[in-house]
Parts: sequence; structure tokens; C-alpha cells
Amino acid sequence: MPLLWESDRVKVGSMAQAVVCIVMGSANDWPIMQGAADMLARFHIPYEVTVSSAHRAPQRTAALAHEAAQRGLQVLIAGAGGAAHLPGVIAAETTLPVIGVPIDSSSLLGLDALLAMVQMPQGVPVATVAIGKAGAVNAGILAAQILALQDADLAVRLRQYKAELAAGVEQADATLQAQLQGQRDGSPASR
Ligand code: RP5
Repeated sequence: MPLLWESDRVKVGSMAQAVVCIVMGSANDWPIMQGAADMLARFHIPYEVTVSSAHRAPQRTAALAHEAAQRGLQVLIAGAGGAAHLPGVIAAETTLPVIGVPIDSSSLLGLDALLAMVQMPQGVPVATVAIGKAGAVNAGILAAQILALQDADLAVRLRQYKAELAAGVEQADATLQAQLQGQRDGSPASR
């Protein structure tokens, strides 16, 4: 089968073989899905980005899924809104792990996409994350965690990220405590 989407996919990062593919139902999903791309870049994971659609381009989507493993991809991240069948259709055609990102692009604010992704039938899982930007970011992190099972250096970068999250909470609490102390020092009761 020809690589129907080979010519127009966009590879990002180093010249290394992409191991993650970010696919989205519309180019209009990119502002959200960029959250996944940013996390992959942060963890130095080569990835590619493309648009496909379970409904508007079913053959392109099937080819993408069929050819993913043989092209060296290891994780697929699929974002879509509305009746979001893209991750499920891809998961039906590959044994690679598929992470679904519900996009809040419809009048139902992504609840439709969330249910379409998370309610997959037994036997065909889609690892569905939260609606919108937080979900896209988490999809990038989850992809990194999957890849880190076979990549010790990546596992170190993930542990550093966790440490940064914890340090951010410590910093936020220190700032809050200082503000509260300042309010107490300035209140009439403390004079
Ligand atoms: C879905 O329909 C896409 O994932 C997008 O979120 C939504 C709207 O697509 P456009 O009409 O903006 O291209 O398939």
C-alpha cells in the first residue's frame, strides 16, 4: 500500500526517525494539539504531525494506521472534536498504543468527543485523556512515559520533570505563605 500521507507529513525535531505521530482531525485542532508537541519536544522525542479524518478522509486514516508500525512509529496521539472517531478508527487498525485527545471544538464543548473516545468497545482501547489543552499536554507526557520503558535517558528526563512540578508547588506555597504573613502583619488585630 502506498504511503498516502508520506509526502505532506511534517516531521519536527532532529533528523532522527519520528517515534510519535500526532494526528488531528482538522488543522483547526493544532492550537490545542500543540500542547502534546511541546511536551514531546521538551523530552527530546522526535515526532511528526499530520491532519487526517476518520470521516472526511477514511482511506488516508486507514493507511496512516496500517503503515505506522512499519515506519518506526511507537505511539500515536490522535486529537479530534465532535463525533470523534479518529483515535478509535486508528486503534482498530494498529497494535501500537493510541492516545486520544478530545478537542472542545463543538457546541458540546468536547463532551461529545470525550465520550466517543473513552467509550471504545472491549478489545480496542484508546487511552483517553482530558478534554482540551490539559489533555493534549498529558498525551505528550503519557507518550513519553510509554517510550521511557525502553529508554533510560528519557526516564531520567521524566523524573526531572516530576521534580520540577513538585518544586513549583513548594514555590507557590512559599509565595502564598509570605503573602498571608504580610496580610497578618498589616492587619489591625496584629498591631
Ligand atoms: C473534527 O471536527 C475535527 O477534529 C475538529 O475538531 C472538528 C471541526 O473541524 P473543522 O470543521 O474545523 O475542520 O473532525
